[in-house]
Amino acid sequence: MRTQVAIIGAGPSGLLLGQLLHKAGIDNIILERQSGEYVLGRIRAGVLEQITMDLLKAAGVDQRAQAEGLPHDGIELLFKGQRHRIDLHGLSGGKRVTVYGQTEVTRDLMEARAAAGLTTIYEAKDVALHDFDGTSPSVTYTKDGQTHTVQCDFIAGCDGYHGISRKSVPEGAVTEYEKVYPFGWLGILADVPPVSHELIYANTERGFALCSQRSATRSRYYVQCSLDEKAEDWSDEAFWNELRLRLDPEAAERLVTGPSLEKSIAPLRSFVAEPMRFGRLFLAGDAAHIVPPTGAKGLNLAASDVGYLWQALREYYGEKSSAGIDHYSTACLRRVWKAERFSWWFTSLMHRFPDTGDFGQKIQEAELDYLVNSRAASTSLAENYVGLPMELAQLQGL
Ligand code: RFL
Ligand code: PHB
Repeated sequence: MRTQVAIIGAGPSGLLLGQLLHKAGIDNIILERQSGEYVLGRIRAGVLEQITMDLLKAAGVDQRAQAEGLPHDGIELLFKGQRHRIDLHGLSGGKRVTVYGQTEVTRDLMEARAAAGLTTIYEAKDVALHDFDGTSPSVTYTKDGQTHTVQCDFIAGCDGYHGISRKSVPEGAVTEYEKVYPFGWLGILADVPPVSHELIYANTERGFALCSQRSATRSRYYVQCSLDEKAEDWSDEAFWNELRLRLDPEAAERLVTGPSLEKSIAPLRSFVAEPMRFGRLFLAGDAAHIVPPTGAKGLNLAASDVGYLWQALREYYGEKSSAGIDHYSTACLRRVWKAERFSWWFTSLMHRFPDTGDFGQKIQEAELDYLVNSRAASTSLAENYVGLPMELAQLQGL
């Protein structure tokens, strides 16, 4: 088999890249280790920046996100038992975020890919990357006991944190920066109406909590938990009781509970691999960086990497220019590190840390008090939350 771009991974990064390249007339094949159903079964992100919506539009897959996504103009911060609204829209010069699940983004992209007749090989095992430091890279994989080879011009490593792409780079060519947090998030998805029409981020002495949503009838809630806990040890009732204890009295009263559709624990990590390009291999999304979910940046960063890669490959094939390819890693990493900083800061502000005790709690409450009462501090939160600007010629005039 031969293609222009071999994409490893059919998560949001790989699928979005595939669709954007297809629209630009650039041929691509996706190799995915899991089945399509498995990929769709993962419950993850819920908040999309405007830039992510613009990229979905450029890919021709924004119709359902526009129609069913919930525009949010603010978030609420809960501390010392009281909620305070941050006016994202007013403080960011008119921007907002859209609440629309990653599962739905993935489904829309998969359907568009199937409708366009593009090749995705699910359950591709033993994927291996070859010769990306030369001019003729290739990828091999096994399927149904047979080994196959895909010859290509470029490889896009969109295979997430545990993928093979980053691991294929020779040791010494990549520098990794990492911070692991001493807690996780226990998340629950349930068909109950959200407790509030906006997201609530709660700092409490019992730990962090987040009230999010997928629709007017489906809620997504999280509570900070310790890393040695197991999701199956938490009954639904225990989860709802713990969440209620972390809410203000009015929200606790309004909380509607019900059976969980999904329950899982996610560890929290900050991670960046530099650079993001190695010859003809590009890393994009979680393959190159991880943020703790507190700022809702992971999927959005994946989308902006893909935006830069789309631009670079269009320039390469259309204008015969390597400038975008040469600039890819620098352009992505500038944006990545700002989102890393924001996610680390928001995580540090909102969670209970085992080693800082009551002093740490008091300092957080003082910072939160400052944050909600200072226009300068609230503006900084708002402009980071809605997404920092991204210069991308292709998005002009959409
Ligand atoms: P993915 O989604 O991990 O997809 C990678 C794909 O590659 C496949 N793969 C392989 N394929 C072939 N060969 C191999 N050797 C392979 N190894 C792996 C995998 O099966 C998979 O299908 O990475 P991608 O596409 O870069 O997307 C990144 C996002 O999924 C991630 O950043 C977000 O989910 C993070 N995130 C959030 N991001 C936001 O922007 N807003 C949010 O509100 C938000 N909330 C969250 C989140 C992540 C969470 N968890 C569980 C980590 C909430 C949570 C709880
Ligand atoms: C979610 O809805 O899953 C979600 C929302 C906001 C976050 C993280 C996760 O910061």
